[in-house]
Amino acid sequence: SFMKVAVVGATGLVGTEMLKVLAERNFPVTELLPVASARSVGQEIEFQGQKYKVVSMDDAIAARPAVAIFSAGGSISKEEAPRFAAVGTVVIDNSSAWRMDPTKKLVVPEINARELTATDKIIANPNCSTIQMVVALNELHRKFKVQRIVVSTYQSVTGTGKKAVDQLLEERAGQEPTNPAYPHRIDLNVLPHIDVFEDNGYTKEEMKMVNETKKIFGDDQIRVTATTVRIPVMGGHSEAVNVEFAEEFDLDEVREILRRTEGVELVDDVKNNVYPMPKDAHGKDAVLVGRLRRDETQPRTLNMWVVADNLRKGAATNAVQIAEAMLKMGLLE
Ligand code: 2RA
Repeated sequence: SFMKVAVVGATGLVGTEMLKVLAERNFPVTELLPVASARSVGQEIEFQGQKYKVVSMDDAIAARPAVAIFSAGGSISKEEAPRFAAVGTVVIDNSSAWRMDPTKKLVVPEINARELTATDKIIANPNCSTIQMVVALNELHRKFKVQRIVVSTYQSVTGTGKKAVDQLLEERAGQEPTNPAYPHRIDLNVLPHIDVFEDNGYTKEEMKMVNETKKIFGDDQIRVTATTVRIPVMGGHSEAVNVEFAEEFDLDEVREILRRTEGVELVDDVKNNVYPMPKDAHGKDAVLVGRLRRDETQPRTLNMWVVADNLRKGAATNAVQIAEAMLKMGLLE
């Protein structure tokens, strides 16, 4: 069941990671259709030892690929995903364009791939900061039922893209950034500002964590409040998660459950300075969980520290895993 696969946004940070993950996991690609902005058409992309020319959106649609994985921003997804779907292509979109659309599935395969059907032609990949948190909480939620989450994030500049990485590197080299991504310096600083501010004083990034968590767990009763922060780090996003459950838990049982949670690696031995860090999560697909401890200030509440490579499990790997799940379920032509 080898197939044509389009990668839309192939030259961006996530798109590049997408190609790496497709190759690493031997996804059955007969022909790759790398799509990028008009200015990149004709540029050459190397994939599995072959050279591919970047093609236009129209040419990619005309080729009727089985799958199109998007990481090209919300407006391009809004515009072009339906055009691919119209020719039978299954679109897996990394942007926020379709995530809260009631007719679209928001999928983390370990949690809800089973909800996918043959009629799902546009599937939304959740926001990276949401994915790592729900992967860490998945089995604990099933066992103890999550009621409320207070999360603070420490997010890598790679979540913004190349411009932000360049800004950080230029600032670290003592240069004035040529094309800054942020309204302030990011080196030796932190910005409590990811995406745009809404009327309620939260940023879109914070509201994504609130809304997407409820949709992925299929439970509107879960209360989430978030503070998302950009930090001068490359390897991945870190999150301090405080979670209140409906049921009482035993810490050893929590540890045991995390050990057997799909997609999670328990990294927790503080007596030996062992805890999750972006430098260790970088390049891995696992969500690293550590610093487990009871919140002594209220019952049934747990603190944990969650770290993952936002370009991998946070985006590219999760998207490819959705494609793999659909292939296994016979949902890809
Ligand atoms: C960020 N989660 O980190 C957002 C989008 N990747 O900027």
